[in-house]
Amino acid sequence: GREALSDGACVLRAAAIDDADALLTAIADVCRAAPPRHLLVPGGKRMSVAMSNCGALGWVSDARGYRYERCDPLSGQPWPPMPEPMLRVARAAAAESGYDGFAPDACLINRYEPGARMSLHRDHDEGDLSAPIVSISLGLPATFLWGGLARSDKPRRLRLAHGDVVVWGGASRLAYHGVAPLADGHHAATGRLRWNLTFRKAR
Ligand code: MD3
Ligand code: FE
Repeated sequence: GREALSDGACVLRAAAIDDADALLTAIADVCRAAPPRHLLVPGGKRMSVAMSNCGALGWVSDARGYRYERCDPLSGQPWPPMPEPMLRVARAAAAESGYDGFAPDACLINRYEPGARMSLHRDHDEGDLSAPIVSISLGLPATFLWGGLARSDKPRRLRLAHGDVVVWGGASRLAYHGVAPLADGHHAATGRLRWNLTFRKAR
């Protein structure tokens, strides 16, 4: 079922459950060509989340800042293409949430190990902020922090479990959000990991 979160945002609980194995196989394929890595942030620290990308554009961070790039800086090669199951699930979730014709050109693959977290931030490096972001969670559950439009807004906590899909658009597109440190555990499909896919229209 679909659960509204706020203006333009909704959760589709377990919407990707039937596709989870195909998605995890697709993630493994992408990660063979473009291994997840702990990116440097402009402040000089490394992120606790390891990242890879697929699609025409990939999100990268280094000492110079954040941006989308056509090639993986590790290999110098274009990012792997977006596997069909990923595109299909993302488009279906967007359509079900009122965003017909979603055509993502970037998929950021986030790999969380126990303790990995993402501090409160906004996603504003994309050229088309009228397109939503679709997020798919796989493996260990996480506590998603959702902070509203001002950094000072007290974050709401939302549990995201294996197969949950969230669509963020409209007035929610520029909301502050983050992920609390991942609790240790074991998941039958992923072991000691959480994967999150975010589909974006970067250009
Ligand atoms: C709300 N990833 O990659 S997904 C990110 O679970 C990111 O890995 C988190 O935040 C993760 O940038 C959260 C849910 C999400 C993604 C993008 C959003 C929520 C969002 C953009 C705007 C508002
Ligand atoms: Fe984000």
